[in-house]
Amino acid sequence: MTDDGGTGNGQPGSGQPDDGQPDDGGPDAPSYEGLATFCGLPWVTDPAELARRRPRVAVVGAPYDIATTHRPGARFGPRALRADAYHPGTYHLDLGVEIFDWLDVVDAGDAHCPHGQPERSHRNIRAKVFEIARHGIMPLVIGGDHSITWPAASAVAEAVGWGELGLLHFDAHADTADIIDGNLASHGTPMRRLIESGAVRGRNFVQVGLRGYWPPPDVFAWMREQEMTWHPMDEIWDRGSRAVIADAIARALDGCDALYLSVDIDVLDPGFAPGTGTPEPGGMNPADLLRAVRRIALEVPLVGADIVEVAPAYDHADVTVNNAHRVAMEIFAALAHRARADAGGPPPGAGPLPA
Ligand SMILES: [Mn+2]
Repeated sequence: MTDDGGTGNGQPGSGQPDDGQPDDGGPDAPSYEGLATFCGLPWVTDPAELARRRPRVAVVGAPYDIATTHRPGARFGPRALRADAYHPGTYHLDLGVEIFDWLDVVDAGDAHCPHGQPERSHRNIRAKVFEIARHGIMPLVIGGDHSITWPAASAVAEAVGWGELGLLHFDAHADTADIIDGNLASHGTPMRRLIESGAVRGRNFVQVGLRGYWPPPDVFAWMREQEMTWHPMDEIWDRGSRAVIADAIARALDGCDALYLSVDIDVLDPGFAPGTGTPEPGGMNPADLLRAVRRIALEVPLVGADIVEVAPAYDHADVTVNNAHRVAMEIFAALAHRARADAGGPPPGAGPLPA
């Protein structure tokens, strides 16, 4: 160990005295060190400990992918997000906030998803998410294919008020089919199940980024009957994402005071997110998606979220993993900024840039 008078956190050259003990990098340790928890956050899986600690957010893995219609592999998404994402630091430059000074976040581990057993897997996801949400902790679920949004958002609705939940949904696909190849619990059907069950309000269900060749017109007719709103990629191309996101937020919040955010990583163009099951060319870019998520988390009463469809086997250079990880970081940063504003700091949207 050396001491050459530099700055840092117990690293060689940090200026700390050489007392013969090894340095402990703690939360600032590099992402390739130690146990692979999400962001290196504390691993708290015991429900009693979660209830006692009551973090603002608990990350939950949903390693389930047998509801995919095309290429599988999203069961490996949670582990890839924990193990392979690069941790850049914890200070959000645009909001000027040291995230974890203002926000307690833990990694609550995975819901058990035994292979070939969709009912049992979905039941476990719903139970684990409910156990978190019922204590007023925001679950951030990392998938897994998009079918997991059915049990996850149902659990949040059960906790905050059945039928009182709105949903903001980023995706290339509407995922509102009734049934696909005989499967009611496909990754192409969860949004219909949520509305049919009454868990989520159709009129506060807003979709962003739809494009491509699916679903067919009869599904859009059903969506219209439910008073759903959707902003296709073509509209984003035409009007720009800032105007579209402002409209999406206004609609989702109209008469609704609890919102769930669901981000299918395939809302990004496959050039930015090749590691996914059903890539659709012509999607959003990360600069727009990350700012959209930040703005939503700054402005809406967020009570739950998920990031789904990361299938690392098709990824290149961790680009999909890192983009999905940064969606979570934007949520964390925005919630930290709000917590600081509540404590008398700068209001949301007025964060200083670093000196
Ligand atoms: Mn999708």
